Amino acid sequence: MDVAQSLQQRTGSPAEGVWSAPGRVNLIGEHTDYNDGLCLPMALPLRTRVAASRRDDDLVVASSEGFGRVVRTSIGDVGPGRPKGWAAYVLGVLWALREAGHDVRGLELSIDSDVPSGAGLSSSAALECAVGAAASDLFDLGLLGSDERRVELAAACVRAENDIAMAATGGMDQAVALRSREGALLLLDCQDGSVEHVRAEIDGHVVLVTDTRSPHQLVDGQYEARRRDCETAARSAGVASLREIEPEDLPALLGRVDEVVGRRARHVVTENARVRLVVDALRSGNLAAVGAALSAGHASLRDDFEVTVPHLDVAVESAVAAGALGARMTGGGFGGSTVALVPSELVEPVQARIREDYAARGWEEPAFHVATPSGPATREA
Ligand code: GAF
Repeated sequence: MDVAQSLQQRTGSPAEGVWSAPGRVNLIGEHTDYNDGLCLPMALPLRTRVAASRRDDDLVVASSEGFGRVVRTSIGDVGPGRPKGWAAYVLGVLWALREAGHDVRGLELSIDSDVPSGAGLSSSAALECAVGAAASDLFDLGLLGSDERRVELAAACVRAENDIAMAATGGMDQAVALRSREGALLLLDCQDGSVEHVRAEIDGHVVLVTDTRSPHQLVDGQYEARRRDCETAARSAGVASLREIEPEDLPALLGRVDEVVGRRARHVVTENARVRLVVDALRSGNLAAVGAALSAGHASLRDDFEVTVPHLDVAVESAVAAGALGARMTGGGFGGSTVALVPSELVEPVQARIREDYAARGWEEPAFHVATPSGPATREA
C-alpha cells in the first residue's frame, strides 16, 4: 500500500498531497560542514515519502509501517528532547517553522521510506525535508519556490535536528535534500551557504554505495566531541573556524595544540583541499585523481579524525583491491556506509569481493546501491 492509500485508510479521507525528499551520499568533504567548510554530496534515488492532510487543531498524527508505532503529539508539546525517536524529526520541523514565525498547524501524516535508517545515508534529513515540504505547501509558506526559500526550510530542518532531536549535526544533509539538482553533485560552501551544481562526468564509472550494516550512531557523544576538538583548534589558531586555515598554515597550528586536536584540525583542513581537488578533477575528467582523493580522505578520517570502524575500513580496502579507483567512508562515520568510484565493468567483482571479505569475518552481508545524482525535495502528487 502506498502512503496516500495508507493515509486514506487511517483517516477516511483522501490525502491532500504526497511529498518526498531524498537521502544522500557525500562524495567528499566529511566533517567539514560544521567547520564552515566545503562538501560535495549528491541526492540519492532513495527517498522518503509523506502523504499529508491538514487538521484544524495543533495535533500531529503520524504513522509509518517502517518505523512502527503511530505518533500523536501536539506541536505545542514539542521541546528539547521531546518527542523522542523519529517523531522528533517530524514534529521538530513543524515546531521550527512555527518558531520562524510561520502559521503551521496540525497534520495527518503517513510516511514511508526507502532510505535505510542507521546507514549514514541521511534518513533523518530526508524525513525532516519531506515533512517540511508538505507543511510548506499545505500552509502556503512558499518555501519550495526558490533556492533562497529552500535555504529557509533547510534551516528549520537543521533546528529540528539540533534543538529537538538533540543531534549537533551541521547542515550538509538538509542542504542536499532541498537544494540539489538531478544529474549533479552539490558543491556546498558552508561558510556563506552558496552552492554550485557540479555535473558528474564519470562516463563508464559508477558511484557505488556499500551499506555496511554496522549501524552508525550520531547521538553517543563522539560526533559532538569531534566538533569540540575542531572548535578548540580554531580558537587556538585565533580564527573563527578551521575554514580559515590553509594546508600551508598547518605546521604552525600543529605546534600550538595538543596532538589529538592537531590531527582533527589536519583532517578538516586537508579535506577542504580534497573537495576542491575532486571538483577540478571531475570537471577535467581525471577520474584517477578523484579516486586517489577519496582514498586519501578515508585514510584521514581513519587516522586523524578517528571516525571509522573495521566494517568501513574493510569495505574500502576490499573495493580498492577489486579495482575501485578509490573509496571512503561517507557520512558521520562510526558505522554506516562507504562510497567508491568503480569502473562499470568491475561493479560485480567489487561487490563480490566485499561480500566475501565480510563473510570471512562472520559479518552480516552488506547492501549495495548505485548512486545516481537525483532531484531534491518535491511535491509528487
Ligand atoms: C552527519 C551530519 F549530519 C552532517 O551534518 C555532517 O557533519 C556529516 O555527518 C559528516 O560530514 O551526516
